[in-house]
Amino acid sequence: MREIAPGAVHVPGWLTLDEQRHLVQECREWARGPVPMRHTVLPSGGVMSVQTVCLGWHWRPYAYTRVAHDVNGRQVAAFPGWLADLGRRALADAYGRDVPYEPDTALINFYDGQAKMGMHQDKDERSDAPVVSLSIGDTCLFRFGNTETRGRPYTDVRLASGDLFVFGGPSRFAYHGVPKVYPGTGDPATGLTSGRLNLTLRVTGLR
Ligand SMILES: O=C(O)CCC(=O)C(=O)O
Repeated sequence: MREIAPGAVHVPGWLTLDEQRHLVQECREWARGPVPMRHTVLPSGGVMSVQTVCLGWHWRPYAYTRVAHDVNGRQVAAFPGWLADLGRRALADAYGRDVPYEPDTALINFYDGQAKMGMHQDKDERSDAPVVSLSIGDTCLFRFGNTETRGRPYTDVRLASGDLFVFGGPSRFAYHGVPKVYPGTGDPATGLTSGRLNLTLRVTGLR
């Protein structure tokens, strides 16, 4: 376990192989719909290289809604109670104490070997509750920066399959991104033979 910045903690190998397998199976189901996994289109007309599916609330740049107006007009799948339990366990392990936590949305991103994510803040939530991030599959380079700018200072961390990363407190609104995925580094025993899955659990603060 390593504290990358105040409130930002990396816990390597947090998920067991069985938990990773289970999450991969669930992600395959969620990716089918009711709102299918897709490349998000940005207001600029650009298309994100990652593919995303959401639970509980549908995120699109830069708002959460229950219905995916930008995809197929359907309501996203429910956010399951067991995933909230996993999020609470993740926070307790990362912070070494029980923290009240009621995540109500998950953004699930799939990265193929070329996909990346630019430096950004997670700030469409109306809550400063921590973000819980789980990685499965290929290792990536995860860049965790500061709350002021997209640039330095930042810390580069390799997130491997099973790793947990939590950012809350003074780090909740830090810029972060994924400059690179390392193809072929994942263990096919997770059920994911290529690419990288990342699940972020969040509290939207919406009703
Ligand atoms: O893939 C990751 O590890 C980060 C994902 C992320 O930054 C996001 O979903 O906002």
